Amino acid sequence: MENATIAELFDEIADLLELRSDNPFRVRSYRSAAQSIRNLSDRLEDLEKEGRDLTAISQIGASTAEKIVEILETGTCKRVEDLRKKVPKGLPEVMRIPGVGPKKAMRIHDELDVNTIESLKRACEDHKLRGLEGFGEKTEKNILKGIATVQSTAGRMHYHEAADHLAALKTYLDGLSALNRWEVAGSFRRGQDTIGDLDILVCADDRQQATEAMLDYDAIHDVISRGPERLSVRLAGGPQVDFRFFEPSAFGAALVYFTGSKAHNIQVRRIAQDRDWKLNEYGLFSGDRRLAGKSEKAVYKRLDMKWVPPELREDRGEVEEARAGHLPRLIQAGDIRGDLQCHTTASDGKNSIEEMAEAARQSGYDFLAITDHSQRVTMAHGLNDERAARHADAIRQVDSGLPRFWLLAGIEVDILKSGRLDLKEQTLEQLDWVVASIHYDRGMSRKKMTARMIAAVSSGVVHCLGHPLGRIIGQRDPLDVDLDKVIEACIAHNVRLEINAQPDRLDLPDQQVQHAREAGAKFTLGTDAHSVDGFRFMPFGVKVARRGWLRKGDVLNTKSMTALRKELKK
Ligand code: DGT
Ligand code: CA
Ligand code: CA
Ligand code: ZN
Repeated sequence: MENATIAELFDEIADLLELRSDNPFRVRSYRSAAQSIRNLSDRLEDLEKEGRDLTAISQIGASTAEKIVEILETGTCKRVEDLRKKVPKGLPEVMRIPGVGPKKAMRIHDELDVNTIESLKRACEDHKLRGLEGFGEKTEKNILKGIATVQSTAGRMHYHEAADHLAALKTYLDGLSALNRWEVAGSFRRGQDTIGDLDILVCADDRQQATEAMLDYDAIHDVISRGPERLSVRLAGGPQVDFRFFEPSAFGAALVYFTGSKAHNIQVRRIAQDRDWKLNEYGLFSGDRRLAGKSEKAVYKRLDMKWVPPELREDRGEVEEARAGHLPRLIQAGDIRGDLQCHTTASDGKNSIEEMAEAARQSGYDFLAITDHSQRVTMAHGLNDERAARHADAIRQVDSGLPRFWLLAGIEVDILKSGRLDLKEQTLEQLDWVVASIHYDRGMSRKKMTARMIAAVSSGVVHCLGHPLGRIIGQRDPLDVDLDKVIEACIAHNVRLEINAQPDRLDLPDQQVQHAREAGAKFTLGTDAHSVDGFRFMPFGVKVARRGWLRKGDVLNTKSMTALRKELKK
């Protein structure tokens, strides 16, 4: 069982408790437990097997630990089963629509008998909600928008969840002697931020035997179809996985085909067609003669193209560049020498300055920026001017004890509604690293939002614009802003655009990254870690950077400590 599945059950308990107006502290403790489980780098199942004390994990107390064991043993727990019986079935789903929440969901249910997203949509379209006290035309509009956001990613999972399921599957497949080779293709290989299903290509001498062996994988929930060429299964709490068998002589062509994207494939196939050749999943053919097929490189090469990194295969200019031999050398995970956004116990993080610094050093970094929240984020106990200054002293104190490592005294300062920053300029000027972000007052006109962000990045004290579009995948739409104008201001004032690596943010998103780069913008990567476990999200940020065509030189995190100091002195 994957951590994501267990976390989901805890989130569900929290949802159900919330719908029953249970104690908010209890609700929050389930949510924190879910969050903490998601951030874990070790699998709970493994920890349990090793007999480790689960209560040593942050946010996991004795009763949560008991539930984890129960879930690992039975696949569910009594608490969630009991609660499910007490709450109308579709309500948790309704509650999670942005703009609804538990209280509204309960009232809409009680007064309009709405308990599915479909019936909620109808009620909004028929203007039934505005009849309820405290609801209006605007609520209906917001809810409809929220439904559209949720439905845009319905049935898809976040990249990192798919990654967790795949990591476990990998361990299993790598141990099977019946498989000669296997590779993941599809949207996962391209690194898309959400994944519909996993596509896996397999080479085996005896397909029957290989199929039997794969079917023994204990995380398979059910078998959707099985045949001589293909096996489709659904993983417990996870994605559908399509396994397809290919001969070694076709494997490269199959990889090109099933990696996609469809738009990329169409462009490549057109090049083959122009030469009266045929390209399909079995190879590149002239009549019946196979010209290439064994490896991807060979297929591209025969078409006079450079091999295209999967992250670029989106038909966003890569085909032309590959033909001209101009594909960029994309940034790699190994290029990253530090993290430029994280939180500590001073605001809403779970670990101290020392612990965060130590974990960053352990992962081989040369620097780390500590960027706790500013006072506007009251929920996170954000820092006021005085606390920010003291916090900076504390960070520098820790830094002075760390040779060959730079702990940057930073802040994530809120961009207020007016466009002013949440702390005084004198305070910010004293810091090594200032990330400015929007967390509140998101519902402004495009014009005002644009002016607000431009004001912040033009302040002269900001180094980086944090999670620039403020989106949460499948939950919160991007801010309505004229991004081109904001990018222009960032370039003019030497403010970098952050690629926030939190798996549900991935913000700036890849397409906008590519666009901003072409305009001349520079970037940073930040995991926005709220505990030492959060650092593990960096590769997801790197994926986005690669999908946005970034080279090493485009990203500040690739600099050496000395080069970074020099750059920030400017
Ligand atoms: P997903 O699963 O929705 O996240 O996205 P993909 O890209 O993994 O799409 P999927 O699983 O439907 O198919 C995997 C790849 O197979 C896709 O990226 C391109 C290729 N493919 C699938 N259907 C077609 C097709 O009709 N024509 C072409 N040229 N390629 C296709
Ligand atoms: Ca797929
Ligand atoms: Ca598929
Ligand atoms: Zn933030």
